[in-house]
Amino acid sequence: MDRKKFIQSGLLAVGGFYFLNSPLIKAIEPKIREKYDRKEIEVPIIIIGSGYGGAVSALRLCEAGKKVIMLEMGLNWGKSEIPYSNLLKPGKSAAWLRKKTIAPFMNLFSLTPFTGALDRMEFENINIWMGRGVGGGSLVNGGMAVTPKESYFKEVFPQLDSEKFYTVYFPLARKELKVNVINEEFLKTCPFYKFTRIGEEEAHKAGFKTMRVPNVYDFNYMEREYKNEVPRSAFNTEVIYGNNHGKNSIDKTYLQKALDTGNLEILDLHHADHIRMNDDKTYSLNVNQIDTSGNMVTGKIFHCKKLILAAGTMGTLQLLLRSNAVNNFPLHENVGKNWGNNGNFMTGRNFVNTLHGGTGSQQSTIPVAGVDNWDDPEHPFFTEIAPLPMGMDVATALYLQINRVEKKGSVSYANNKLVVNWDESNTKKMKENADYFIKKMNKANGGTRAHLLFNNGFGANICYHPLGGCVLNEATNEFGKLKQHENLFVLDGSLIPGTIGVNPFVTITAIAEYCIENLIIQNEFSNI
Ligand code: FAE
Repeated sequence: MDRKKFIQSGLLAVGGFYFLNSPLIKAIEPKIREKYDRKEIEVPIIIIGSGYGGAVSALRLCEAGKKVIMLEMGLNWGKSEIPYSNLLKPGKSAAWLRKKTIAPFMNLFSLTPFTGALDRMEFENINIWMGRGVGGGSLVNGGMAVTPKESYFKEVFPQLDSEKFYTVYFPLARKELKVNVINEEFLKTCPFYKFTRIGEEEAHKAGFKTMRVPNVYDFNYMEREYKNEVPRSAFNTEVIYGNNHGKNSIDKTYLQKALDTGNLEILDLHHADHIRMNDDKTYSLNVNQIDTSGNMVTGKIFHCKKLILAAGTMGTLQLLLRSNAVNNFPLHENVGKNWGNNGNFMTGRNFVNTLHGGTGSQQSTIPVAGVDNWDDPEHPFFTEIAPLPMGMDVATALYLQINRVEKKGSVSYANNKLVVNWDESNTKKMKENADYFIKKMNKANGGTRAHLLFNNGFGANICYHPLGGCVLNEATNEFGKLKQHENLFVLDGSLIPGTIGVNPFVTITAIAEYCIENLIIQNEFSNI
């Protein structure tokens, strides 16, 4: 289909089309001004999504002198100056356009719908949480910055040069993300980390190994917040609805550096609905600009020569599969395949340490420890010793277990919506591992399975780490260029085949660094 027809179909889809009125857009690209009164916007490079993959791509392209427009459906929280809310007093940032909170449990709070920072997609057998806003998942995540075990990385990505990853891309990712480690002396004495000390002691007593987990939360800041020298964030129950201080989310690292080049323009509250490939192999995007109540402000059509999809695993799959359904967008058969939950399996224990004052009434929101049982051939898993900051001592231990994904799922599109093909058979081994872990912990330490948190004690349907569906070298070429396309690149969690064995953002960042470096070397963005 040619551009004219696409614009007409776009008009029908959005029910109206208005002039683009961004002074910043006018400043960045003279061509946009020319097209202004033709109600279409022409830009050289568009990135959809401002999470890890998008931020890395933006920085490296901007450093190479390219002008980049980034479309983000969520709010630019920094610019808006609206504070994030904490777990005990959920407000504007707590949920994406909901009337009630959407935390994994204890959703007792009502909300006025607002374009909040945390979203949840609900499917038949799995609920998937994700971040919305400039910074993507980095706004709402726990900041755990874990590099995968090299042996598992090699197993997951046999075609990649793992030595180069462990000497170049992982160290680069950790440096740019500002990864640091908590001071052991502080950890030993700080009352906000009683849950971690108890968690480690109990794991050791049950015969498990533990490990210190690095994080992007600035631990120097944390020590100062403990002394009340600066405003509290980790110690003020801030995390999954955003952190007002302390956390080096990527709006403060990669994206800020990219903005500092003067070559990046971020348009927030811009939701890309679907994409069309034009006859000349460029792309036209149907985009809806919304306000903070979710109402459409205006519809826009963006034309670009090069398109990077970095909308996160579920966002990228939604865009690709929806575009295919709406206008026959060409897709390779591997799109949607090899998808997994990164082995996420939430579980917990009640009546923990009851004889010695429970797990602590005040808890830091930032996890710093894990149980490493990965090398056990029968029950391989990694488990985050997670906080449960509820403002009182609930003598409960929360664990986010990460397992291998022995049976992968897939994602498809039917009846105008995304479908995740995933059921109990996909999580069977994960449940066995969780059961083994909880039983061993309870036997050594006392406590019960966490019936107070989850139905039957297991949160099998809770997923924070959707991965895959657009897997590197399967749905894309070796550097993320989508098969059957010349000018479209996928650079986000969907490149990882459903599992990476640890919390994924360090790997997503490293893979995006590797892909964009090579795409630039291969002149994919020259003459733009
Ligand atoms: P992501 O960061 O999700 O960014 C995608 C962006 O695209 C988002 O800002 C979307 O709003 C935007 N977008 C989507 N669709 C559209 C559209 N159609 N138009 C415009 N914009 C769009 O992608 N990982 C760790 O490694 N450590 C942790 O401690 C950790 N904790 C987590 C805790 C929670 C509660 C959650 C939800 C996740 C956690 N994760 C953690 C996962 C991590 O945040 C996630 O893997 C990455 O954020 C994924 O990065 P991507 O670049 O793939």
